[in-house]
Amino acid sequence: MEIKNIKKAAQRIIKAIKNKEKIILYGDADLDGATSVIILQDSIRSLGGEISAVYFPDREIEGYGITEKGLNFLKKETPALLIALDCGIGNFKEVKLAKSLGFEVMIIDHHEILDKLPAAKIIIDPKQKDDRYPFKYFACAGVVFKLSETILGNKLTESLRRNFLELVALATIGDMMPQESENKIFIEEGLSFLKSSWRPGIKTFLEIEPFKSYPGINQKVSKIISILNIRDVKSNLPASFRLLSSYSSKEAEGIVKDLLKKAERRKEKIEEIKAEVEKRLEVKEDPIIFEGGADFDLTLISSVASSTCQKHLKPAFLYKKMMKESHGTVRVPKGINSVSLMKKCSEYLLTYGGHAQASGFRIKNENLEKFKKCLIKNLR
Ligand SMILES: [Mn+2]
Repeated sequence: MEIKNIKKAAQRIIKAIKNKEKIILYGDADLDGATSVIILQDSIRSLGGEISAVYFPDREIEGYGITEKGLNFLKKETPALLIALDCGIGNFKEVKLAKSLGFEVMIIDHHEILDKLPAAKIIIDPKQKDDRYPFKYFACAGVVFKLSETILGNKLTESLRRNFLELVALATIGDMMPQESENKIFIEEGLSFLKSSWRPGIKTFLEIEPFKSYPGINQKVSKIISILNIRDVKSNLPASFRLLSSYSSKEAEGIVKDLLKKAERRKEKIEEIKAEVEKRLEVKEDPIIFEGGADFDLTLISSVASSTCQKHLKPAFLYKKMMKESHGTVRVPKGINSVSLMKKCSEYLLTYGGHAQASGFRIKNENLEKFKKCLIKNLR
């Protein structure tokens, strides 16, 4: 039993390597996306293939997933095989655009399927209706690891496998996937290898304070993940990607120190937004938390939404309000599926998607109130 289309995707990638076709890796900018790109990149390179371009959309500027801006930036590479990692499953319009620009699109994702599938040539997503693989809750990096096993076959060396599993463990924990079934094995194995990682990025963390003093690997890793989740995009590459794919300990040290400084500032800003949300909630009785603001930095509100949702046990919809549109993040208590809930109100949304417990949306500002009312109605 295999995840649907994994063999097909592996064969297509091998063919692209043989034919020296241009290959573009297009990842989500979070830790799962970054590690997915690294695993596939290293797999393709170990077969002598080359990556023509790596791209991560800057959520703050262009939004989430495959974006028009990203495609226009990459257009010069066409014709090319564009592989979307940890994103793409909700990008109906953008996949069409990509095809018209001359890309062949492959999607490797693990997010919830919306009403239909985008028009990509090959789609791997364990949540596809006709995917019979029994386990559904891999991080995208877990799916990419399985794909790499298929691509490499007996060329997957033990050291490469260890390397990959370190990253899969980080991504699975970072994406808060259930730690059961194959995920549990990935995490156990990955963390045991991580302690003696050769990756300068990981080594640096383990050698410096405060990580060094933490007693157990689990504590070290959860702190490392929170640092790796800090948004710090430079020339379209998130810090997590730059750090984990770096071969230089000097470069790695520089990035880690920079991130630690940013973490301090980030903590303060998160507390500010949290306090603001709590203040507004004092005078409200709604069954959902629905708050936004121009200063609700998109990279911070996910963390605020998580803690606010947990504290009040209500679905939390927080958004950054811009000139015409708002970009939001959603966290809901167990038992509610945020994507299904938004599906019922999708007429008010530009895009939406994600996981049952954690997701996101984009909306025109004029629809914010209608969307909120619709959510409340459908929640009841
Ligand atoms: Mn993910």
